[in-house]
Order: sequence, then structure tokens, then C-alpha cells
Amino acid sequence: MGNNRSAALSKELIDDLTLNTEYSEQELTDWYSAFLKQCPDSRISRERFEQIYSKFFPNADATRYAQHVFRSFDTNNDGTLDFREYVVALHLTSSGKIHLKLEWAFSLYDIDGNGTINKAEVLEIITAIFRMIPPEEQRSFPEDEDSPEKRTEKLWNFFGKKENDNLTEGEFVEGVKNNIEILRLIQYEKRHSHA
Ligand SMILES: [Ca+2]
Ligand SMILES: [Ca+2]
Repeated sequence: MGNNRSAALSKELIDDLTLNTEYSEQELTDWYSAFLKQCPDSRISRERFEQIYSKFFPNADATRYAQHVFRSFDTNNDGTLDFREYVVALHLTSSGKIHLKLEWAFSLYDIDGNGTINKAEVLEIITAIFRMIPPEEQRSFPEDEDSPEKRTEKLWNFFGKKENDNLTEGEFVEGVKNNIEILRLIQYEKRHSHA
């Protein structure tokens, strides 16, 4: 183990992250210590990520969705999340800035990363989302969105797209911003009460 990285964050990484996120140097340093305790080799594997993610969805199967989320966070595509990717991911998904969230959502749906979304990609993500939704909750869905296929059809129509059309990032972001129904359909907000 001759090339163990030091436990301190490099100056470059701190500068990079304070510039690109809203976190302070102190927050990042504290966070990094915690991160190293959880991940001594300073990386999160896909399997580990899936395990962590699935704990939030004990009554359903979040594995497939977690794989897509992992891909969207693994920006250098090396099959692991390093500290930078982890912090940027948290920033994207929790900062509350709608534009950042939508850019991230676009990358989630753009499975092959070619810069546009096609209908098959929407269907794949919606199918993964459906697996996270407990069956009893699915039964309460409106009839025209109670299956992945129907929900995809509805979304695609909201975007005004034909079967073989593609959706650009600009169209995606504008569409979601301008139509609350689209925003509702592209995501899954877990219900908190299970009364
Ligand atoms: Ca990576
Ligand atoms: Ca694509």
C-alpha cells in the first residue's frame, strides 16, 4: 500500500469544491473525515451505493433506480464514487436550486449520455421508479398513469414529442419548469406516513 493518499483533502480539491458548491472549507474537511470512516479507500462502490440507497425503500426494490442514480453521479465513469463526485451529487440533489436539480435529472434520464433523451430512456427510468413504489400505492394512481408504459406515454405527450423524437436538455428543463404535472411524473416522492 505504498500509494495511500493522505487523509487530508488537497488544496486543489477544496478550491474546486468551494467554487462549485455552497459548502465551506470547514464543512468539506469535516465531511471528508466522516467519508473516510465510512469508506476507508475513499471510494463508494456501486454495490455499496445500492445497499445504502435500498435502505430508504425497505418495502420495494430500489436497486434498478439506484444503478441509474449511481451512473449519473459517477461523472468520470470509473465505476466508483470518489469524494468529489459524492459532494457534487449531494449539492446537486439537495441545494434546492431547481435548475441544478433539473440538469441532474436530465443526466439521470439520458442513460447513454448522448445529450438527448429518447422515449426508451424515459420508459427505463420510469420502470425503475415504479419498482420503488409499493404496490398498494400504485393501485391509487390515476388510470392513465398506473403503469410505466402509460406514465411514459403521458410524459412524452406533455413534452409534445412523437414516438421517435428526442428531447434536448433545454426542452427537458423548460418543460419541467413550465408544467407541474411533468415535474410530478418524472420523479417519485416517497410517502412519509404508512398509516
Ligand atoms: Ca467516479
Ligand atoms: Ca440519450
